[in-house]
Amino acid sequence: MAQTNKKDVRGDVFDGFRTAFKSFATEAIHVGQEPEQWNSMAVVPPISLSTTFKQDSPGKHAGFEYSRSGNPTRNCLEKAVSALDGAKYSFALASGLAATVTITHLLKSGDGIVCMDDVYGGTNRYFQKIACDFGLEISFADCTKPELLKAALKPNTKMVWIETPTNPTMKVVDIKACSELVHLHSKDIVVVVDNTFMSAYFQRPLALGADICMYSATKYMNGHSDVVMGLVSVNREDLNERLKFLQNALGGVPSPFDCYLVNRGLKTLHLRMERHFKNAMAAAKFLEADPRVERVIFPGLPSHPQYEVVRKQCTGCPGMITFYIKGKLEHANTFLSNLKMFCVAESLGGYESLAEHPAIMTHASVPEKERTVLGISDTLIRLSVGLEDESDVIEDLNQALNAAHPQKI
Ligand code: P1T
Repeated sequence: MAQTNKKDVRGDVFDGFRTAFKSFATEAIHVGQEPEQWNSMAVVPPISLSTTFKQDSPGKHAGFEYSRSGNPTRNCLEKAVSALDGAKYSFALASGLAATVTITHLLKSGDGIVCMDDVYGGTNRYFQKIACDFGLEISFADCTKPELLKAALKPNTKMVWIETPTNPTMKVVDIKACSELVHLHSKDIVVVVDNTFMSAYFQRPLALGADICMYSATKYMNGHSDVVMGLVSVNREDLNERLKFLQNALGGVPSPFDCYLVNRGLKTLHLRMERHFKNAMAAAKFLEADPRVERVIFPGLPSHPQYEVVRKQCTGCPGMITFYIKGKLEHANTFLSNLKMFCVAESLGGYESLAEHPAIMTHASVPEKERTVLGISDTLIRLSVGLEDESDVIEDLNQALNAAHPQKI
């Protein structure tokens, strides 16, 4: 529910954004973490490294058999994620792409996937260069325009893959409108939302009608740039059954140590996301006012093309900003090479500020023609604004812009 100028549970005034999800912080800290589940009564879930578990007699066990099919530390994480997604069931996988591959195995040869036109380069590469060879038919549509999504649905379409906001051009898809449209067309089509950019704190796709919510937990959900992991949440019993089977049968599971780290990361997700939002909003406003910048794309700015959708479906915005620097590739390069606090690196969503050049880095695997259509040009720069002091974020951007454009514009 969009609420204007109402105090939400964070005690802040969030002008027009949805109110924060009730008890989010409490659930992140307590759900699945009960000390009573351990004989030792450990308050922090232990890292359970055993690959196998003793059975009283064949087939009679305490809930765990073999660490691929289930692990106590992974269990704690999966329960916490379910609470944060408003889901019944969650699954941890070895990477975001392992989650994508596992979800795609819900389909069979001959089925069709309609994918949002702008998605993470690795998702695009998996669909176009691997899934296609296994008999899946992939097409792309700009789901920000429901009529284009509708036109893309074919009799064999069994999955719609939405990423919102998209990586890297930050297009925002109305999850509720698209889910309704797709399910009206056919109840058999599974709507998947890649919720990596917003995180569970700012957006709940399942509550908006999606069937599956997935993450590269490598990003905000973990938040410390020290784990590669994927997460998947569902409410439907049939999807739970099949995904549980696939998690074990395909085997792309994370290590208990990584589960421990992501479980820990979730405890501060609400605090981190608020600070990412505050810092990114300040940086986006600064960039938008700067004459050396052609255009800024940040979902929290009224200039964003789908700003009204953002306010309706999100409780805030993450630290992701995309902008076009004035000039050519050399200006983008000079800007990036001169950043001092921002680190030029792939990935996003950690506590540290990162910057990258999508056309050369994260989206190099997207065919050049498609990149041009999507606007992933030589002057496009992607920022992942971290948790540092706001003034240092702005100062670094300013001095790198000075280096790229020494003459006044
Ligand atoms: O890297 P991995 O955990 O496998 O997740 C893949 C993935 C899936 N979905 C989105 C929206 C993503 O951004 C990613 C990974 N993205 C980067 C590494 C990047 O720098 O954009």
